[in-house]
Amino acid sequence: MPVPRRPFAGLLLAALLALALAPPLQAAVVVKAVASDANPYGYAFRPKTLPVGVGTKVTWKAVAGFHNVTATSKNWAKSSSFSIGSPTSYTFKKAGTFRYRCTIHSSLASGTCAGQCGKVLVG
Ligand SMILES: [Cu+2]
Repeated sequence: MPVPRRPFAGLLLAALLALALAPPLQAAVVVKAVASDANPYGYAFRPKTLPVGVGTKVTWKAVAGFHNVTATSKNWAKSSSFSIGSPTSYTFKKAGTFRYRCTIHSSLASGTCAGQCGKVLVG
């Protein structure tokens, strides 16, 4: 078996190819729970609508108050509390519109969320 004269050239090429084919690294994506006078329940998610790519990990952080992320659309399942210093995260692996609310600071009537509601648009 012939020994290549420059064995590292092949390795370097393979490494570069792997880097080129790897999915791009995305910066941390954060939704904040903030105080909001516009919301009768006193809080809001910022941003309320968050567009991200497939595979993005979204983290919910509290700037004020104690909250939860509760899925309201049927294409995902999440029910997690979060507060200042104790965030919660979810990695969106499929495209779609993922709706959620904080059950403490919103209401859900006939499928319509009012108050601290949000959605993540993945795709
Ligand atoms: Cu809340």
